[in-house]
Amino acid sequence: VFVNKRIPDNGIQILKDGNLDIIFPETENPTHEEWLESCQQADIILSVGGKNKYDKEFFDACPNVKAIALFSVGFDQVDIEEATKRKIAVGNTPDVLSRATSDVAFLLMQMVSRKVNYNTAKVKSGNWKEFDPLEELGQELYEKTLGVLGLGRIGFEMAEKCKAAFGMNITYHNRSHNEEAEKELDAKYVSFDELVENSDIISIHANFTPEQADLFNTSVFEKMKENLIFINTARGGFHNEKDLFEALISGKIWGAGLDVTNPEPMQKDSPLLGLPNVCVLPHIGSATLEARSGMARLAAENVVAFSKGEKMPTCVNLEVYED
Ligand code: 8YV
Repeated sequence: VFVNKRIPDNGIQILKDGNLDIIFPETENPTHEEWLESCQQADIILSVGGKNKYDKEFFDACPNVKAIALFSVGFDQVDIEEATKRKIAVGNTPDVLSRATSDVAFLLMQMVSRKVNYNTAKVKSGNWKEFDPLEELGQELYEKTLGVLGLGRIGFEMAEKCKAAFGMNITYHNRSHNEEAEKELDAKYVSFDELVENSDIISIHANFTPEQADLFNTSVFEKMKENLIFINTARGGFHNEKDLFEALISGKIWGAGLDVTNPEPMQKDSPLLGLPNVCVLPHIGSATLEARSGMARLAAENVVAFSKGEKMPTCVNLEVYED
């Protein structure tokens, strides 16, 4: 098994207990070619990070690879159709990071609503002068309408927090109805247009597919409420950064909290970073000790199960096990 980056020790221990030979990268920052060479030596890849793409070209170049255990819940870096066609099993790490990631969405929403980023910078730079009753007014979140795009496990936890803390109305748009959320959170299923037009906060928690690239663009931002807080902790590809910048600078929307950008890492001269109503984090949704050790465990368990000829416990393309 090729483990392309350091992961928590509990994951490595599971691989060792499963009697697997582990290959690590030979250098700290391998080139694309070096990474490919390591993949070519492996039967299974435990893949950390979104940089490496597993597509037709990759599978052609690495015919020995029979399984990919992702160290993430998102599986957008894998061409699942192509993998399934070749009977390559793909595993991910659901559930264990839902709390941590929804915490970051919740945190960003509050940071943007009270311009925390801008206000801390003001203190640090010595620009905190006199008290002004009309300066730096935020907006309260009580009883606002949250629009969740993609109400799965992470979206549910975000909605649950927003309801409990701020008594928000929960609306969502999804591929299918989430009956649990409708029952427990009184969540209302709406069309994408309704979500865009009626939400005070939009938070994205969907799995990213290429068809959704730049889903949030100027024509969508234009339909939003002026007090809209846009939160993206899913994938940077969902929003067009230039269009988001225009919407923010022209006051079409209130602010944005991003844990994901396009590209990643975000360029340090990105115009978004100069705006007072924006908060950007470096993709830390799942960056807690608890979530990361849960991810290491699930990814390693997927590898071990596959190596024993068993079904991966958290497999994205179960079809590979059908005859
Ligand atoms: C991962 C993530 O840390 O799970 C996901 O989909 O985006 C993050 O939790 C990241 O993808 C590194 O593998």
